[in-house]
This record gives sequence, structure tokens and C-alpha cells, in this order.
Amino acid sequence: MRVFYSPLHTQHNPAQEVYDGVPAPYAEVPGRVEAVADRLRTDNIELETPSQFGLEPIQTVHQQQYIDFVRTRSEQLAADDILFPSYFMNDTYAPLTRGTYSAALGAVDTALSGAQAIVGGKRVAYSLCRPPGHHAGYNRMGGYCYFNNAAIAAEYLAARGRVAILDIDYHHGNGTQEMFYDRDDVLYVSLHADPGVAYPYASGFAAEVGRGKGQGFTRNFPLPKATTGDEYIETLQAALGVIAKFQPDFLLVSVGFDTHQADPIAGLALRQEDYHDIAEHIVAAELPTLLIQEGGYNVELLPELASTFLQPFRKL
Ligand code: Q9C
Ligand code: ZN
Repeated sequence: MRVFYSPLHTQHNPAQEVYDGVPAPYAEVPGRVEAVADRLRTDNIELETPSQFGLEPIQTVHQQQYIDFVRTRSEQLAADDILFPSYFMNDTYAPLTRGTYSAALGAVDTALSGAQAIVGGKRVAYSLCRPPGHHAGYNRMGGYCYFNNAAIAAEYLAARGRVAILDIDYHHGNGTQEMFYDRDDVLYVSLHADPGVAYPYASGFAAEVGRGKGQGFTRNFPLPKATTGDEYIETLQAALGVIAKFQPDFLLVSVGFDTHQADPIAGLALRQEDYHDIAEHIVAAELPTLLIQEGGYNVELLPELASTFLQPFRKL
């Protein structure tokens, strides 16, 4: 397993999000990824600095005006400014700060470096991305996401083979789903909290299965509140069955640790040991696998959860 990490993420550190019209402390903090990085170093895992891929891969999934908007508006801000723009945004959970563009670019490079490693023959790579990406749409930021790291890496891989995306973050990856909704060469399969009660509310229902020639190449598995590890693994097996049938050349996993029972913003009931089992099921798919970090907000627990999840991949 190769691991990629960019220190640029620390430049993105908004003071607040807005929840129900009221400012609240920002849950997606730099300490999340710093805590995981420290733990991996303690585990003697080498963290590699990503290569730079430039803007071209980002342009394969995002609108040029949107990319320009994120760059110019964030770079115009003063060091302590925060901007909730009225354009190009889905919700009030992805403000711009001065370092946002640079951090988001670093996250994309982190994802692409992992993709490059598996194209080069490595069985598994883990991209410790921050900010996360799976809620970012063609021309919209939202849910702590700006550029869709997973979708950009999936496009990179799709130029070289068939790609299956397995999204195991607590939240439905509405941005990623949108980008591949009409396509039959990239399969999107997601397990997430029931969107009837959880963010992003408007998408992730089981009836969303793709459109046109993409019909059948999106699959959603919404889960009831307080779903336990055993129930989760059962659904994961169904999802992995769908993926096996698709016969992908590459597997990309959007990984979130916000499915844990003690996550401060979520509502499923997974426990630490469940992440080991989840990883073993993913390993059993026997595919070149790119793991991309998405959410997970219990900063105290994240190092343990990441270390437990990565353990079955370490030897690969
Ligand atoms: N009080 C990711 O996990 N907050 N994004 C919803 C909850 C936004 C999560 C309101 C959640 C976004 C990558
Ligand atoms: Zn999430």
C-alpha cells in the first residue's frame, strides 16, 4: 500500500459553517487529517508527497467558470475572511477562505497520485485527502467539498479501464453520482444514511439508478438510522456483488469514518472493529484499489479508525 498526503490542506480552516441559519463551529477541521497522518507515521507507514497534475484533470469533471470562481474568490480574501458565496454552491457547509483553492488543489493531487500509483501496478493506494470531495458537483461546492477528488481520480482511471466507485461515507456522494449518472463505463455504488433524514436530503434514494445508457450503473443503498456493523456488512456484500458483476479494472473507494457510532454529526452505529471487516471484504474483491478519504468528524477516534481500516491493506 502506498499513502499520499499533502500539507497544503492546513491552509483551509474556515471558522464556521451555517446550520439552520445559525453559525456553528466548522466540523471539517485540519486536525482530522493531521491526527490520522500522525498515527500512520507512528504505524511506520510512509506518507508520500503528491505530484502536481495541474488543472487539466479537474477540467474533466468541473465547469471552467466554477474552477475560476473558486480560485479567484478564495485568493481575493483576507487571511481571516470567510465567504459564503451566492453562486456555485449547494448549501451552507462549504465556505471559501483564502487558502481554500490551494488546499483543494492539493487534495486533487493527492487523489491523482494514488490513481497514478495503481495504474503503475500497485495493488492499493490510500489518498489522505482534505478537503473531501464527494459532494462537489459539476459547478457547485457543498458539504465541506470543493473539487471532487474521487470523480477526478475516477476519470483518470476511466481513461485506462472500467471503474467501479464504492462510496462508504455516511453521506450520499451526490456530486460523484451526478458526474457519472449517464455513463456505463463508471459504476457508482453508495451505502449511506437514508437521505429522507440525513444530508444531502435530496439524493441517494434507492430509485436513483442512472439515466439513458447509464441506467443500472448507479446503485444506492440507503440505511436506516442506527444501522449496526452486522447490518452494514450485509448491505456491503450486496454492493460488492453489484461491483463484481460489473467486472471493473479498478475499484475506487470513497472512505468516510462518519459511519461510526460516536461521530458528532452522523447517526449510524458502526464500531471500530467493523472497519477491519469492511476492509477485508474490499480486499476480497481482488481489484487494484484506490482509497480516497472523505468524511469522519470524531477527531479523537479518527486515528484509531483509519489505522484499523487500513490494516488489511497494508501488506498489499
Ligand atoms: N448538522 C462529508 O462528510 N452538515 N460531508 C449537515 C448536520 C453537512 C458532510 C448538517 C455534512 C457534510 C464529506
Ligand atoms: Zn460524510
